[in-house]
Amino acid sequence: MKTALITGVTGQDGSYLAELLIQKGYTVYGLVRRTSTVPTERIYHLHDQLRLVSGDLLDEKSLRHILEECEPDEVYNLAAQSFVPESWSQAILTGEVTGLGVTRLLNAILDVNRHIRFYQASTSEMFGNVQEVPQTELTPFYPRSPYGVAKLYAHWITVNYRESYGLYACSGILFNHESPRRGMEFVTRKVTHAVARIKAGLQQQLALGNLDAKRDWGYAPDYVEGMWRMLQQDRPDDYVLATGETHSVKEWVMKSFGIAGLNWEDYVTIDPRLVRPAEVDLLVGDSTKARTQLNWRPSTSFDDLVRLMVEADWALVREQLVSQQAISHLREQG
Ligand code: NDP
Ligand code: GDR
Repeated sequence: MKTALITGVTGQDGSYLAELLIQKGYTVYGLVRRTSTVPTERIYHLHDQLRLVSGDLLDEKSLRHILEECEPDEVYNLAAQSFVPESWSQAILTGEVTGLGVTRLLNAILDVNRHIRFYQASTSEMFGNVQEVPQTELTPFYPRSPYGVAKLYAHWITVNYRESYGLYACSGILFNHESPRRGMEFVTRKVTHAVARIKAGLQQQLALGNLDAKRDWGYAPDYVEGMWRMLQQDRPDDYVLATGETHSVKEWVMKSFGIAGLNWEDYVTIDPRLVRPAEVDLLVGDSTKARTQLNWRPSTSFDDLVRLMVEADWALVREQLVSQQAISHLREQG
């Protein structure tokens, strides 16, 4: 029976990966950082199967201690300051966590056990101002945000430690992947959640930035399966995971409102403050290598992804409304 450690376990991908590995019979540890509020909403349902350990990518000693305590066969590094706009206002923090944090974790692996298999959550944001369409593992990088720059450092340090020390270290270059567990600040979820609230009469408008950017959007559970497959090969390597289709933010908006029977133009406004200082205009990935070597493929179409997220947010908003009504009813009754 294998043991895995997941950093970023409280995030979207961490929660799906924890489910997958538990289902495969792994003993799963999740690294959580100390906070004054409880960030475990996405993993609450796993509370009796998942072991949480306290640490931080900013603190190398905590990482070494965790590796000694958990003795993992596999480490999945999903922790990051992952919100692109925030990386301009917190460029140093983003560099420390998203970039240097990976070196801290790799150093801890070198010190504790060099046989640990390591997965690094790299990103299509490293392609940035794209030099080639579609993008493959060989496409040159040109990041367009402090986040992209930090992730590029993390990617190359992973490759470098593999080549320097013979570590089994893989970098998964993943294109955008979404789900009902996506953070509310990312555009897909921001839109589907707003659609549900508008439909329920709780919100009148939705402010967005650049509607022309194009992304290759897949479904998160498919992508965590790809992460696991990367660590089960004979030799470590880097792989792109993507659907191979690209759609604009505007298409996402139109479809989401359309599913709810609403006309998006009646609700969406453009706020220039939400337009980024430097934008990534077009991303579309070629995942042929993962499809042939890992036998990986995405299962969910763009239309199905939009629909499942709109429906999940509609269910969530309805549930909140019902509980609010129940509370008011109880208050009225004194
Ligand atoms: P989320 O933003 O949902 O989750 C990020 C996780 O990192 C959270 O668990 C967060 O903890 C944790 N974290 C942040 N800072 C630290 C720190 N200093 N020490 C320890 N943990 C920390 O990201 P996703 O699940 O969407 O993405 C997972 C990874 O994949 C990220 O690295 C992201 O950059 C990368 N990625 C994501 C893609 C996507 O489309 N989703 C595509 C390509 C790459 P807390 O809950 O306490 O904030
Ligand atoms: P991205 O995702 O930057 O691709 O990074 P995000 O959903 O934030 O933006 C996608 C595109 O939508 C445009 N956009 C807006 N974005 C947000 N967040 N809010 C808005 O109001 C808005 N209006 C338009 C953006 O300009 C952009 O072009 C995500 C993260 O998960 C990263 O961590 C990950 O590495 C990449 O995906 C792959």
